[in-house]
Amino acid sequence: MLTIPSEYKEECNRSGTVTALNYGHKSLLLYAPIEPANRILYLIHGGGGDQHSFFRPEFLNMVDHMVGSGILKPLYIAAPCFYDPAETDKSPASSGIAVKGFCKELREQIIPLAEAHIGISFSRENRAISGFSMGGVTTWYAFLQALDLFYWFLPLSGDCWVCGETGGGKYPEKTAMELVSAVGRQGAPDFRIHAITGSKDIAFPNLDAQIKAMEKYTTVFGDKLKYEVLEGGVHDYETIFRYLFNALPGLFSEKAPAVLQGWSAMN
Ligand code: FER
Repeated sequence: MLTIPSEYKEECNRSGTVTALNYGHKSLLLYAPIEPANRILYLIHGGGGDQHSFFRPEFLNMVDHMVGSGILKPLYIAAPCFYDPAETDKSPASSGIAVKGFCKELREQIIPLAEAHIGISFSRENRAISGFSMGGVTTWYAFLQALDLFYWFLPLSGDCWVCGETGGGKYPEKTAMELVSAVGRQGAPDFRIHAITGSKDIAFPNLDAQIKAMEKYTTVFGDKLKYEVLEGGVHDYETIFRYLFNALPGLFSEKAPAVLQGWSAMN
């Protein structure tokens, strides 16, 4: 896995813009690239975080540089917050309840608001969802509840909690079966999952057990499921930015990783 070039952390001379969009008592952040784009990523924070968690300069500068150097085609990134504004309990148990119901808010409020602001209703092939930790748990809920909305799923260091807290680790076989059933229940549309974690990540045992159970269902998941483990990778945003540096070019196109491979051969 490539490391992020150090200059990508600095400000880029061609940068996108971030706008806050309000709905009810909540707010989401929308990154618009400097060039027109026809794809969008919904990016979900981890436990205790909010819409600002990913959108720190280090991350936004990286995206600007990736777009600027051509390794990433321009894309919109929407960063919502899964907590209710009145929620003070950010424990895994409370977060687990919030993210279970969050796809309804994504479907009914967040996606319509973001895409009306942009002026494009994106096709599911041009819509991706990703998240870190509890945001990864959210990504798995989107797979269970909203396969009609998303084609691309990029869960980062978070497992599926449909069978309970850290259920991917506690009940891997049952979790995999639930994910298989969800595909059938939603009309078996095509999709791609790219799960990434690190060997030293606290979520590693949970995601790893779940993915190994999923991999047994070759007819359902087969080539549609890609899984990477970074040796030594830990459970923090900095490490997650590195996963995104490597994985974003592969979203929205089966061929895109070659672009990054070409780039890595040059650098
Ligand atoms: C995991 C998924 C999410 C996990 C932890 C979390 C330990 C989140 C924890 C938190 O928000 O505090 O698999 O494993």
